Amino acid sequence: MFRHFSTVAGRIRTASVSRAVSTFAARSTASTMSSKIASGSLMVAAVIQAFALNSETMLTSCESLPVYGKPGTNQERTFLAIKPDGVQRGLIGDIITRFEKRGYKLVGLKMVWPTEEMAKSHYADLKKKPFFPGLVKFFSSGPIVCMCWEGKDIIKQGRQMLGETQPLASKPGSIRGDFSIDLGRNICHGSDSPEAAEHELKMWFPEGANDWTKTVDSSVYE
Ligand code: DAT
Ligand code: MG
Repeated sequence: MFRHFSTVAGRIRTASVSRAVSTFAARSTASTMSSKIASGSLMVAAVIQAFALNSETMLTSCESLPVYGKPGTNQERTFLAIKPDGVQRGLIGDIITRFEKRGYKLVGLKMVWPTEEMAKSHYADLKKKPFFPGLVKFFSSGPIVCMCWEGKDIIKQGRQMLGETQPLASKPGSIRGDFSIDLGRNICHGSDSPEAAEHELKMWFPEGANDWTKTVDSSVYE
């Protein structure tokens, strides 16, 4: 998985994040396996075996939930990104905070400096638009923050929290309405459909996400 990850995201500068992903995956793999084993002795053997596996195997075997989650459920997932302008303007924390405070769960997070090829692939649906070359150049001009968010109706709600594509048409209270003015500097990206979320999450998180349990979910969902 890491080899594939390195090829796709050639300019990823987050080795420590990758190590953290690996550690987390190791933990969740061990715990998933443990819960499925009834006998005590078998459980001990399985735990030993889980820790003996290398990190590549663990990442692969940990993917019980696809990276794009389950659309239409509380495990729906979307790809949100803070674009180079949002990073430059110091808005990373503010944007993450809005989704955290709403009650959504962050299951993937990393900073990536996209190549032009990655930018072209991400915006492939817009390749015939006259603004495409400028968009690709801008999107690959600096690091972006890639996020995978999970929760009920997150794809649609995420788009609403971002605001309109055109910041001048975005309502105050939305991210674009509060923080941006020009179309080509609208600071954030969000998947616009389940199909787009699947495509984008597979592209930006080939290593998978973190299937952790949020203990306060009973205070978020009834
Ligand atoms: P969104 O980012 O809201 O999904 P989009 O997918 O239509 O919007 O376009 C991607 C980005 O391209 C958008 O965030 C800003 C830029 N863009 C869109 N329309 C544009 C236009 N007419 N001129 C310049 N840039 C544009
Ligand atoms: Mg779009």
